[in-house]
Amino acid sequence: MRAPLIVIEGLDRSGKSTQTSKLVERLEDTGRSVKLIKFPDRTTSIGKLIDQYLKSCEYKLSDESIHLLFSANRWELHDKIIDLLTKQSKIVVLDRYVYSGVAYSSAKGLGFQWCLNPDIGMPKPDITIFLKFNDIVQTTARAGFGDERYEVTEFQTEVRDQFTKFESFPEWHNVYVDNKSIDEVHDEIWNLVKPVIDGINEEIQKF
Ligand code: T5A
Repeated sequence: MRAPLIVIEGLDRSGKSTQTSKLVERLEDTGRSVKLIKFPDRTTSIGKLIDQYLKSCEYKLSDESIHLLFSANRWELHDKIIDLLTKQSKIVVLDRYVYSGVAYSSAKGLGFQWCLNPDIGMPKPDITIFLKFNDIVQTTARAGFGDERYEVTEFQTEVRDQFTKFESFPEWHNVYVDNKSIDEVHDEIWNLVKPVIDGINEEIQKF
């Protein structure tokens, strides 16, 4: 039996790493086998280029090129994700995915569908949870914000607007995080994830 694919999305510093780790822990506590994957995966050869680009504004690449590299970074892990879900029956939890690829690049002015096209064929999650802030200052005030290229308040506001385009996707759920503790956010995520892990279709949907 195949395992579910779960995605947590959000703006920079919105708490994705904190929440994906807590979710993995909770799933493991219930006896499930789980693999956490973070995108971009900065350890691969493509991921290393992405890492340099994010850390230095001196690193010049066209918006189209970096967009395709982010997508290629996901395709590098395509077979591994399918193998984990089907052969190993491991729940896969992703920290960012295709949605980030589209939202960040379309916030720069690239077309939404153009941005989605390179990821067509990647497995679709059974559930995607977006950590949503109404008050964007709550994320931008967090420690570490501003260290990387996209961590600029105006740009994050535009990215948040682009993410709303996914609200009609059936797998998409917003979890509002303004003024909520880590545990409160985790409990909301758990309440959304729990019914999904117990009732998935055998067939993996694709973008
Ligand atoms: N990108 C990514 C693209 O442009 N295209 C793509 O295709 C992809 C995949 C790097 C950049 O790449 C872009 C988007 C990004 O700009 P990243 O490595 O995921 O992506 O970078 P970040 O989103 O910045 O990841 P971070 O690990 O820095 O942030 P997280 O994971 O969202 O936040 P987290 O959990 O580390 O928490 C941040 C701080 O907030 C605190 C935590 O303790 C921590 O200090 N915190 C809370 N504080 C108060 N209340 C809560 N509820 C809190 N939850 C967490």
